[in-house]
Amino acid sequence: MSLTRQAVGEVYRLPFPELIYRAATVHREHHNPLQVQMCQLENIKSGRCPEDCKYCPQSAHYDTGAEEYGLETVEEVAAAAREAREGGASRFCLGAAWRGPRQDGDFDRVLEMVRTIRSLGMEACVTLGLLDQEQADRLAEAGLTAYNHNLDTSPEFYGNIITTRQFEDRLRTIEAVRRAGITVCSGGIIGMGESQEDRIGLLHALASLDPPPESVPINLLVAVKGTPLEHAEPVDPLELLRCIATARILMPVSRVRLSAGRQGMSRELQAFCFLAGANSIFTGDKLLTTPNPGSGDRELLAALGMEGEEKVATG
Ligand code: SAM
Ligand code: DTB
Ligand code: SF4
Repeated sequence: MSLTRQAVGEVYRLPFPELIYRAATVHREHHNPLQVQMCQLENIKSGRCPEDCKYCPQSAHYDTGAEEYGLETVEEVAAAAREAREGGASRFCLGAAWRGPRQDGDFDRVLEMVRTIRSLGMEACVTLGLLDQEQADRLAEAGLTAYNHNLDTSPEFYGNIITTRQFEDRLRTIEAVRRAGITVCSGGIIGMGESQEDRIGLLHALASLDPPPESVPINLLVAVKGTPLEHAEPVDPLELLRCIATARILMPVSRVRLSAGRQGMSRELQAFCFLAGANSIFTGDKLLTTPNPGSGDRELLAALGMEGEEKVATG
């Protein structure tokens, strides 16, 4: 039976204690609640992106001062992955400020980066924009664990945020990734001025993917100066918790990643997110272009009696 948006709304709007209790229960049934997956991001190509995503510091449409550089070398990526592994990360994620990869030497180099990360015993994830089937198949062949491609927001609100690619294009990329046998990492951003109904619509779209994504990143907007969303109203933390708890209930076996926006979030709010079902974070002191808590994470997890996941898992 297909999931209705109304049913998602009913979960999302449960009385708060009921929502959190249900999410924590589902979490314990399917995961070790003491463990958090640690993923490390590497921006392998920065800035000058032709797309107009209104949240993004790397879009060439806005003047944000974000760093600009061309594709990194395989050696640079290998060194960064080794360092991340020493820091406790089990997954290494490569991001490129591209509309999508071209079939040229750059794409071959990314395939080599994937092989290198896998040879270090880490999971490899990449986020390169729109993909066709052939590209997805080649990434699978190189041993890619996961492909990140976010739906970002509800289908209705989407056009307010991005005009250079459609919501349906994203679904097509996710389908190609699925068909290639790569696990799907897909989530969205909250705090872009969307309504609660849009957040419910995003969760509905994600949970309706068949099967749902193995990883679901929930990003809190990092409002960057120079982007059109620079002055976006900060989102109520209770809404973030409702999103995480609803994602956990709707997608019980998926990893729910507390993604961008942890810098400046209190330790208490992050702890509450883990109770609500989040079980993955980005480690390190930088996301793609913006700051991340870095070494503070070790202290936070220790204070909570929690730990980074050691084993290399599949989701
Ligand atoms: N260019 C590729 C693409 O857009 O598919 C991959 C990189 S892109 C930076 C990956 C994701 O990062 C976006 O889909 C968006 O969800 C997230 N993101 C980008 N800027 C953000 C910001 N300022 N705050 C929160 N999340 C952000
Ligand atoms: C995802 O959902 N969030 C990450 C990752 N996937 C690629 C990116 C967050 C970017 C935040 C803004 C920046 O640092 O540029
Ligand atoms: Fe480019 Fe990705 Fe940023 Fe959009 S989110 S502007 S596609 S780097």
